[in-house]
Amino acid sequence: MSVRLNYVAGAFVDSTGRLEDVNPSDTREVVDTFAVADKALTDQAVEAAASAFPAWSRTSPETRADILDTVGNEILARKAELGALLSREEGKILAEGIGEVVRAGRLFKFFAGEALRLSGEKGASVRPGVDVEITREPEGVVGLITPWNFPIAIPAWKIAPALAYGNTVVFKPAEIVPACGWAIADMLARAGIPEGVFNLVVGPGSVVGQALVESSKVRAVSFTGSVATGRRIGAACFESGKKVQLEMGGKNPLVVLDDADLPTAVEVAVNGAYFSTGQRCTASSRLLVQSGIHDRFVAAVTERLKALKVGHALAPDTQMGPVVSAEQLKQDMDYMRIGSEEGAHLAFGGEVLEREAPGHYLAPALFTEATNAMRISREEIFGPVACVIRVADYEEALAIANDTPFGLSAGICTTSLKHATHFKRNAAAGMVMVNLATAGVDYHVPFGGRKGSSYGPREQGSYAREFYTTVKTAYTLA
Ligand code: UN1
Repeated sequence: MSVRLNYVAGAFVDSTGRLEDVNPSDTREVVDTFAVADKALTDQAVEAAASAFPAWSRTSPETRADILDTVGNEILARKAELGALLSREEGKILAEGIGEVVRAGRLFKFFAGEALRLSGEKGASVRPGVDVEITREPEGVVGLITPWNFPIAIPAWKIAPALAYGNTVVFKPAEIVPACGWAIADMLARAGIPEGVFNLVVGPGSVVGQALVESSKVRAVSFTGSVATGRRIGAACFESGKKVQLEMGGKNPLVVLDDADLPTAVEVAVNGAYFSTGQRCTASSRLLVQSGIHDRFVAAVTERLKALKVGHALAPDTQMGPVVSAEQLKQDMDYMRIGSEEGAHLAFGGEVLEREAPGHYLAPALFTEATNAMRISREEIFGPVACVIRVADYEEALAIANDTPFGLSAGICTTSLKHATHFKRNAAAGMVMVNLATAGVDYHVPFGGRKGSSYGPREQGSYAREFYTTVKTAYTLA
């Protein structure tokens, strides 16, 4: 079988280590084998990116836009094939895999346009005869570290703006899902990205990620992943004087008020909590349900979960794919036990399922009678698990919604304009959804959270320039 190589200094290069990208729907299937980069190869990639930076940062924005647009078009044209690849390596169902691929294609095309839209400001100085200009310049070499749950969209929303604004890139995809990241490298190479501007290094965080974070030549690191790793990366970047952007966990509340439209609330909750197997930092993992609608809501969600088809990600009738790995499944099962020990009631699911193919299948789990103090309500589980917390009124719902170490996304299902408006203004989260799932965001507007969820400037949309550029203020006496 052929081995997918790292992409360093404009060439696909081998290394001694190997890793297998295994299909979580059928663990007998190896999606692809990858060469594993070591510290020396990562350092070489950083060197290449540093050498390429001066020329790349001075290219016409049109050159950068054309390359990104070419990749965007290829991603869109290959959506069926890349969507299937994504579903095979990550386990989300094919419709979600294709949807994510389309999002990635759109992201490349959006940032192609942004390359041309980067503008500055000109103002008067307080000193007569002096002009002041405020411009933005690329940071330099950026290290991009991405998680396994969005194997193509999250790489796209970091790589595309980094390149659009004139940075050079060393990209480390999550080592359990490197195939989509490799496909991006392949497309960039064929689209004519100059040598060293973009580098792919596949390997563990403890080696490749560590080398990136420690390198004195990397100017900025953007990371999406767990809180524990994010905090470590943040501290290391501070130590070495790097700019850092962290997107970490969530424990996103979805408030369901008595006046909600029940079918809407049920769909929103099931989508938010269980689609993509609940493996989204934006997942609706806390359902804060008012007492008047509580029992009807729980009954209706339970009915939906009973009918939800869990199975192989590529089977046409599957509605929820497997958990990504044995390790993640173990973490999910640990929380099943913790929730029950804490006194929550497991109203549905939570058991490992057998399917024809050996995979990491878990029945979607719904805890009821949970309190906000329980660990299942405070810690990110990152699986198809939601807990229902009963609330008396809107005021209690808002207070509990905000009583969390996280602050990524918050949702409310209501037909009351007053409560919806109040919630939008007062939810302590970076993103607020009304009658929509907390997960599933647009690609052209800012993404990010508050408190323990995020650190640094927002991602996506034109706001991405805050991270991928640095401001220069120039004074001229003419
Ligand atoms: C979405 O909900 O559409 O890791 C995107 C995550 C987020 C992306 C969520 N960074 O789940």
